[in-house]
Amino acid sequence: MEKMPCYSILLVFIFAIIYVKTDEEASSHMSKTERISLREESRQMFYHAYDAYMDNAYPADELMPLSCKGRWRGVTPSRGDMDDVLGNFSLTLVDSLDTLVVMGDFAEFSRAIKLVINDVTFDHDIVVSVFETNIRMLGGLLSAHVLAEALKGDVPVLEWYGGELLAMAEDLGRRLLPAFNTSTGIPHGRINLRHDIRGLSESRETCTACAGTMILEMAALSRLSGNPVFEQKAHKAMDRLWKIRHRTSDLMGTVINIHNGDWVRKDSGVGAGIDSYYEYCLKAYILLGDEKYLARFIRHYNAVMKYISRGPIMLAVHMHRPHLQSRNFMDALLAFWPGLQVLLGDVRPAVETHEMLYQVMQRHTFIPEAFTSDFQVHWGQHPLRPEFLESTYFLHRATGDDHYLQVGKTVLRALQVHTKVPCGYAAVNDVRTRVHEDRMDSFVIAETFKYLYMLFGEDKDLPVKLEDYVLTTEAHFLPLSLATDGKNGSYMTIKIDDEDDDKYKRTCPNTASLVAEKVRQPMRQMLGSKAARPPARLRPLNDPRQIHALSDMGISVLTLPDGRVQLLYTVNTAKSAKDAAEGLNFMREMSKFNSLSDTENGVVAAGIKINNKIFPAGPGHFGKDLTGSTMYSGNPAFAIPIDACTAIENSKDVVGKFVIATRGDCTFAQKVRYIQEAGATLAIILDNVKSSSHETTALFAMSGDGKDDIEIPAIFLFSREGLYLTSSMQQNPELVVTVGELRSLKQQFEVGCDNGNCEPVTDAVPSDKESFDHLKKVLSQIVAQFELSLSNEATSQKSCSEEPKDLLVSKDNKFVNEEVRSHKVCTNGCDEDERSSETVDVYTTPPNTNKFGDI
Ligand code: DMJ
Repeated sequence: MEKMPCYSILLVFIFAIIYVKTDEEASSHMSKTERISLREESRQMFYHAYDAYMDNAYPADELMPLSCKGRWRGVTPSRGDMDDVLGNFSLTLVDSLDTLVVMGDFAEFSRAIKLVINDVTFDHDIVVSVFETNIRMLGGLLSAHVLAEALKGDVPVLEWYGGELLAMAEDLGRRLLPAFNTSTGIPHGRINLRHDIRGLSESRETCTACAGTMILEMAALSRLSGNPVFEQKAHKAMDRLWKIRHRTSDLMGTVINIHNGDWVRKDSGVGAGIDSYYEYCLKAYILLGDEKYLARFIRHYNAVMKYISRGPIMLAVHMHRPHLQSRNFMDALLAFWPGLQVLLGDVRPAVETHEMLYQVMQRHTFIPEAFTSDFQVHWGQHPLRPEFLESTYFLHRATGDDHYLQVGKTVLRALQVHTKVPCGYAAVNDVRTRVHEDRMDSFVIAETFKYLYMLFGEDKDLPVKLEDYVLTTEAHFLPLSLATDGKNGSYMTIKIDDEDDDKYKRTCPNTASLVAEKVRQPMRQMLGSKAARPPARLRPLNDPRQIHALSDMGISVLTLPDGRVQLLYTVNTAKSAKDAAEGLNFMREMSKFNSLSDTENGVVAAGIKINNKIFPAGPGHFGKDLTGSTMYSGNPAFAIPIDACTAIENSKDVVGKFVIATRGDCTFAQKVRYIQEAGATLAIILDNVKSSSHETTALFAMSGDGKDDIEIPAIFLFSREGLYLTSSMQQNPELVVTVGELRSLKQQFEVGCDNGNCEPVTDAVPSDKESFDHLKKVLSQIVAQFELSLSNEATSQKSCSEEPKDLLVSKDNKFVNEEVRSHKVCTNGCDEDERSSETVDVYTTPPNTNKFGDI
């Protein structure tokens, strides 16, 4: 029979999921009672944090939730650049003012404004971040001013308010202004609140987001105060940023030299270092009505969607070579992007990226500061950031889908269980260990709890109409009326200031209504599937032409931190239906080849026989070896606690049993060690990623921790197989299961082998062989093409070049100087260990095949 073309198979698949109501859909409904109760719990969370700050830290800038005292600049031991957010100006209170309004607590809002007026001053000899001071302090003051003015007619407790916060905002704005005194108009990254830029002569660099996230607050200040200078300076900075974009790719880099406008770092993503520049291009248009910002945003947006977005995944590229990825990890800050897409009306990709982030969140309980495209932790910190909730909130508003309430509930529970401490909420130092940090950033109250509350609340719960405001990057409210009613309405610049601007092409974002679950479902399938794991042991494929060839087929080549290569196939990024079909074929071939290599790499699948079914299971890199013909039979029993991260409490029930625990919270080895101590004979770890199955996710071996004290065997089961096991236990409390090497189990028990006389399981050698040959052919063509291009280039290229250092940058300075790595790219004449993608030796053994198995 002739094979159906792959593309049709995919269409059938999509067609099918559109009409089948999924489990997820059916189960996501949230009752009104539950929603209200979660709203109230969010309110209590806000008060727990706010009261802890006010009672123990105010008038300090931040609460230190573990020491339960205030963090003061110049007094509390310095944390380096991170402290540039602190100006001894009661940051957390100012940042929190409008959250009090959102909660409807006008009495406390009024009291807090009075405190700010009486206690807060800016005349300090302290160097602060211009960006942070602008978004948190200036934004906080302006938002509180605007809301107090809007409400005072109806709210008696606010009647006394007479614009004092605006005067304070103007004072602060003036102190920031000297930062713009550069030849480029791009502001300095830091300023001394008392002595302007004096003493900061060495300040040369700033991040794109730092310079490009001024316009909303500065324009609001100008229009509210009548002094145009703030808005003019911020427009000038934005104009310069636009001019230095890469003219071909329309992408922005991450770090700029403020004196000459040169790019210092040319890596280009949507997260750390760039994020809110893009946000402010769109929101400047929304707030000010200035069309040039929309035109700019659309150009940037198209570039981001073309080069950085790979289906749901967003990976930074080089702005000048946009087909080359510059990092192999994503950062938590990019989680704001789906929310921005909703604002634009491009809901479908927003649903996809949000779903990707939710997978990361479910896997690690929180979104770590940085994570790889196969969702491993790259940097485990989590300072209770708001971005994921922000996007969740906007997606819920756009789709009305209760799924987003369920997502919010998961976040809320994680915050309550893992971050609530007696004195506020503490940041997580590492999502893998959940160890706390003595840190509660002001955005936790300004944004995280605000978005959480607004998600479970309804529009009518808000004392103002949300549609009359733009929310800044710090979730402060600025009124849309500023475009027309502001004292400087005439400053609205309709003038197109760039020689390219008349060439702007408007694009039509996809505003078609959609049922979000129809987009999420295939996403889940894909993210949990072989396409999202490193399927083939390839050397990095850095050549643009080679990447182009794959990219035309809808395949992105992502290099993981450990040097393995991941191929990600996204049908809608293929150049044509024909290319998409070829891409799918290619992925299938790679996938088959990969399963061959897994065995070659020594990961021998274990298996478990439950009733008459045999399921593949992941073995451990510790404990008794399961390879060979030895089998173990026993009764399964649950560990208490079920995560087995502390000593097993029900040891009398588990002695001699196969003990079941869930994945997460501590390492596999730790769990199995506790299970062994309790007297169990075998450990079964169940996945904590919902609906995972060996059918859609690659098997892996659980990693060990270097010690060799574990003697019992251990296996890992994906969720669906785990569910079958636990429901079988419910039906039959005496259930006996058998564990061993998968191949041996199949030989012994597979249907038709009852007499033990069956053929050995041979893993379909002929078809794999065929695939492998075909794959080799495809790859050799690519490699040949690549070699040709290399020989053409050989004369003109340097033999070795050092790429820019992989320096993480964040506008809140979190990333700066935290990690510096360099990566050699060699074209010829390099030492063996420096050679990279251009070798013909395509298949290599991965440095570490069990990267999946940390916890
Ligand atoms: C906030 O201060 C703002 O949302 C900013 O744009 C990014 N960083 C933090 C929260 O993560």
